[in-house]
Amino acid sequence: MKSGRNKRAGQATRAIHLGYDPATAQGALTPPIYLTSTYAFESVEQGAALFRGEREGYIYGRTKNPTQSLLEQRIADLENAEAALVVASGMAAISGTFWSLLSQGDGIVADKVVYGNTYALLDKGVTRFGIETKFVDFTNLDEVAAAIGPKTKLVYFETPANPNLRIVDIAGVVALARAKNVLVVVDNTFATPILQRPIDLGADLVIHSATKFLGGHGDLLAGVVAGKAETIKTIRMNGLRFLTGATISPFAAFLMLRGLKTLEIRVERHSKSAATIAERLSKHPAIETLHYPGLADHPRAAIVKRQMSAGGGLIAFEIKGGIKAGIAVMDKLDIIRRAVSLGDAETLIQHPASMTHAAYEPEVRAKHGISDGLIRLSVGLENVEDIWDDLEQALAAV
Ligand code: 7XF
Repeated sequence: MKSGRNKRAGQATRAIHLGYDPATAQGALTPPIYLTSTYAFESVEQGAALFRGEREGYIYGRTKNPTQSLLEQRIADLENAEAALVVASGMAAISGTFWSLLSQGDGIVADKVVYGNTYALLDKGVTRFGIETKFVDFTNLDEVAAAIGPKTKLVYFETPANPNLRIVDIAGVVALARAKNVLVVVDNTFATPILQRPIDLGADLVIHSATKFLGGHGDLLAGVVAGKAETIKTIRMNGLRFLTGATISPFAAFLMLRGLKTLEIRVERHSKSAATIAERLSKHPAIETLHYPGLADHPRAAIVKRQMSAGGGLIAFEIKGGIKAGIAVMDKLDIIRRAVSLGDAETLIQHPASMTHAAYEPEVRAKHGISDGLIRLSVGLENVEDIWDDLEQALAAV
């Protein structure tokens, strides 16, 4: 893309073109993969200058690679962030962020409903090193305000949250945290920057499991953290370089660049199909409870409208007859795959209590509002009538 154009190109255009000129790579339309672990220095002095940080460039593959750099540029742009870091998995992004920004004696205030291993990292991981975690209900801003104390360095939440899609008011949390000088970290995995951009709402850092919609094809693991250039540099040079070493492979970075080219069109389709399925489930006699942020009668519809441009690709529900009936329905499915993960072309269904949220102790899970009967559906890119037919036949059979 030529710089100097007055009008900023759209998200899809930027995700396809930004930061790459084929003339720099023998005309290759697709950016090449740099499969190299190390880089040759022109001289000893040039190498030393790179190590001293006096020159920009590549030294060794653990901290960056050109394929990864292009990917980071495109992701930062999609999130309207100054910079981004891409690492080996979502958990690597979260842990690298915590290890880089927190020290013994610091505190985190986190939402009660987060991905199971994020909960485990917060509850059983960082606490072993003298960091204190408090879990509160982020749908109640008074609870968040009361939990932030003098030790609190950051607040952490997902919205929509995994697995029950509850909605946290991003601008509301930002207003509270700003006043107390606390960093706001938002896991934007479920919404993607196509539907929601937390940094525009004042968040400091955005996290992704890029394994999901950003990759989009169920063929890679990756994680993202995006935010201020200075903070991202700290996370790269501490978190990635010597605390976790969890580097993304150049090949996975290449696959993700490929995934990003269709991000907007995929997310639009995931979201449109999920809205159709949710609408039909809302009228289905077998459904006991239904959670979909895009429904007009969602209890937090006003916040959804303010911060998301559509409801997204995930639906959660409970079936009459509880989890026994739910498992029977899941086992009757044909094209819908029983699998964890989400945001893939394939429609995926899973049981959070025994799968993605098994790391929660059962009593904590219940207290935090993640019910044993809950089922999570990631609506894929198949024709929506085929997805519905499969669900309908399974629901009818039980
Ligand atoms: O390390 P990963 O790339 O798997 O990402 C961890 C992660 C971080 N944040 C959110 C909101 C997530 O959902 C995840 C991973 N979740 C998958 C799931 O819920 O299906 C993991 C399968 S066990």
